[in-house]
Amino acid sequence: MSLPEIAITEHSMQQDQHKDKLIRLKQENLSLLPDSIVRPSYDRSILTAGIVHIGVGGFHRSHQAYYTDELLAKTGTTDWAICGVGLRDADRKIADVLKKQDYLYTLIVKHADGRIENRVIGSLIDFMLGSDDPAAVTNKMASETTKIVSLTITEGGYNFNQATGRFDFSNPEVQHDLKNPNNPITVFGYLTEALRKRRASGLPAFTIQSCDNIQHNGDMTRKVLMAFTQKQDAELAKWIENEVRFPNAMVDRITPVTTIIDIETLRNEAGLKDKWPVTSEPFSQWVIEDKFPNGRPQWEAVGAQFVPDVTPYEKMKIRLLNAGHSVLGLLGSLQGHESIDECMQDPLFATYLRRFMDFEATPILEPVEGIELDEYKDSLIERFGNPNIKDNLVRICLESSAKLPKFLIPTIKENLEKGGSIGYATLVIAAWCYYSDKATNRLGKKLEIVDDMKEELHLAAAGTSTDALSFLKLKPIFGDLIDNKVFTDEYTRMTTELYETPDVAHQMQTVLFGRD
Ligand code: CS2
Repeated sequence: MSLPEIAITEHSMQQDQHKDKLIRLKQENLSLLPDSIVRPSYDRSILTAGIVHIGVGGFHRSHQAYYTDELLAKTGTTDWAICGVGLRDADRKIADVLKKQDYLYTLIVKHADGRIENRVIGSLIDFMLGSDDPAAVTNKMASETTKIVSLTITEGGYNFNQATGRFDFSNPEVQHDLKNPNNPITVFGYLTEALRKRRASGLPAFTIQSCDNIQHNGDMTRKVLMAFTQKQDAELAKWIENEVRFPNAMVDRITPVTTIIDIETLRNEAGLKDKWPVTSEPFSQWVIEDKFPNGRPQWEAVGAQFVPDVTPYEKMKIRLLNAGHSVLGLLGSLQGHESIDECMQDPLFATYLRRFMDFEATPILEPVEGIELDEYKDSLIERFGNPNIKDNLVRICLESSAKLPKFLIPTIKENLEKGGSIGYATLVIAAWCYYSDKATNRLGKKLEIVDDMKEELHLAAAGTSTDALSFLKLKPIFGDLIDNKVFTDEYTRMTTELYETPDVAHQMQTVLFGRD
């Protein structure tokens, strides 16, 4: 939607007697909302937060909190509301917005045909800011009513060094937490302190549930938390090892960044003032390993799937959807595209994506029970093409240094081992090098790069003109890929050509159809 359309809508609203009063999102105003907006039908005042969730970003709000809202509405359970937690001062904005809105917010679901469903989510009933009072947060996690602590801390938040395969103890915040158990900063410090308190009061452990896009996200959480705890309190580590479960899960719902236009459209078209709604596609999926000894919500009643082994589902999703996003994101940025759907309207990009999926990602996937891979890929292509989602490539490319080692590089490595195709993915790495070095697209327009490793990426990539493999020397990202000649030959050819003429479309055609 363009801005002039919003102005027109505002104008027509002023003419409309029924809509001349804007409704501020608050519990007491829910009954005033227009019928078209779904809102909590359950009594929020009697809910208990069985879940404490760390990382209340858009994805948590469109996914786990949505499933939980549906569960509260459908089953009448009162034990499974959510207390949100932000650990950083940067979370103050969401803390303030949610508090003023009685922890309510709107989920705006955008269909491909233009239909919009607005739904006020009520499952979040509290929010705590760790940086204000860490002890209050660990007390909350340690309280008897808390059964699950769930996490969306992003792919990079696990503090795992890809090159060594170990937890990164050199992180100064981790060092701080090792020495200051009562005053933690990192998620590892918080979880350890909360579990220490639970054990001291004789309560069973909570289950730790990761909701990040990492294969074996539960196993990864266990690995990094155990490394931290063993160093801080070896005795407690034994208790955690025996008592805490970390179910793996596959999570999925495309959730673009909320824009000012989303906020204004909600206000102008539905008459609802919400300072921070969240938008998403209609599709959502959640496949979870059933390992919750301290009890869990019946999320299966509202569409989640509990399975004994989630591995094939996670691998399929991360290697097709998330990797597919990175393929479009990095190549599309160089080409000058702005969003995923814009890439999908470009036949070259749409073909490239499908071939990457078919020739490089699919051959290394195991069969997934109940899922026809061709249909799954068709559905991804449809979802990526949703013209109303406008998933910006800046979001897709942000923190690529944490994403690519999980989404794309393992596919290259596995294909190298089996002698499979690597050209499609290798061009993405070459494009990433050019992007990190120049921060401009093929037309010389500046690109916004957001990455914790931005400086290192830039320095390594800038070395390419004198050493073709300079970028690959970033071991925490590429591991030993630099030692594989099949890969480095292909990569060197691609970067050389890109640096000569950054015509990414031409390079994509070469991968697709060979050299002329
Ligand atoms: C995206 C994901 O971060 C990314 O690059 O691929 O956020 C993706 O949209 C979600 O995982 C969809 O479930």
